[in-house]
Amino acid sequence: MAATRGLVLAQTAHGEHWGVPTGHLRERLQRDGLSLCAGDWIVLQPNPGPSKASVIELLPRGASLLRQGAGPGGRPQCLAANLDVVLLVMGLDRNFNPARMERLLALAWGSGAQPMVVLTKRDLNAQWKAFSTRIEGIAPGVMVRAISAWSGEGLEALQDLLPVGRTGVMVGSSGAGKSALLNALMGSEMRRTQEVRASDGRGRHTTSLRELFLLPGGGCLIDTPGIREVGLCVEGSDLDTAFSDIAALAEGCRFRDCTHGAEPECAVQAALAGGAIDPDRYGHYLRLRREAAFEAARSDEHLWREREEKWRRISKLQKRFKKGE
Ligand SMILES: Nc1nc2c(ncn2[C@@H]2O[C@H](COP(=O)(O)OP(=O)(O)OP(=O)(O)O)[C@@H](O)[C@H]2O)c(=O)[nH]1
Ligand SMILES: [Mg+2]
Ligand SMILES: [Zn+2]
Repeated sequence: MAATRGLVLAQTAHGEHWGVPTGHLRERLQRDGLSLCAGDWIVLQPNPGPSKASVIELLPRGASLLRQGAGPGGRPQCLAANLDVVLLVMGLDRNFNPARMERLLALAWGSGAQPMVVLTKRDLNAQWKAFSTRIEGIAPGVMVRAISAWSGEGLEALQDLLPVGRTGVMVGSSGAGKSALLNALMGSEMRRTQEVRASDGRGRHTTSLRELFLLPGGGCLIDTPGIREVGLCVEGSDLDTAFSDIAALAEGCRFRDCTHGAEPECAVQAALAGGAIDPDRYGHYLRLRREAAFEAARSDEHLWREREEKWRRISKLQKRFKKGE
């Protein structure tokens, strides 16, 4: 359900239990650059008396949401595991930002789970339909729904999304309305929501822990603190899924490795000139591509440094061996 450094809260067939990872498991996780997170399946061993159970094993993960380089040893950190759906939550108020949504979509595709966009606070925006259509335009192949956690409008679209055995995670910036949505789906106040300062419409982070909740319909939903989209893992292939309209056009370019810059017979440039692609959207695509390339180079460097470290250790051992220690 939730995990901090040395303690987990787990749901079992016999109710909730606190667990502490054994030293052995902790060592293994550290070595593999893993840490436990909401959505994980673990093996718990009960201990006698009132003491906490021992966490003795972490089961292999399915689709997961990763953050770049924040885990042990600078490796990607898992924010939520074993996901079926990633709910990209954004408010139809001042929180609305299509460029941010493009980025979130790329991240969601990267998780391997199905992305879905939930636009919240529809009661605050008379033009919510037009705003929705705008997001549909940048989210090919993704379901987009506008809801109000307050009035309950549109919520029925989410009711069947997470039946027994399915897990979703909500991501989106602080103030997007994630916890309010959770409360609405739970039918009770599980999480405190933000009090937005009236002066500038800004709030502070309200949710601080990533935690999984069991919905009345039997599915699981993980609430997260507003995350900054920057620094999450994006790969080139995820971008091609998020920007499938541009990727499809690129099939028509003369060169397979076309960068859609100054190459001759570039189908993307032709579409831009013809007005078939929005120049803003194309600009965001290029910017995210550059970022993905940068991240790829960075993780290569990380691997390289690890290898170097290993050889340093080996040569040290060899020297000691020669000295006859
Ligand atoms: N009018 C209206 N206000 C909403 C709705 N949903 C959320 N809000 C308000 O928006 C603010 C932010 O909502 P939260 O649910 O706390 O946002 P959050 O995404 O959980 O924020 P963090 O926990 O900081 O990441 C709160 O003041 C909510 O009352 C809605 O459907 N309608
Ligand atoms: Mg919250
Ligand atoms: Zn091209």
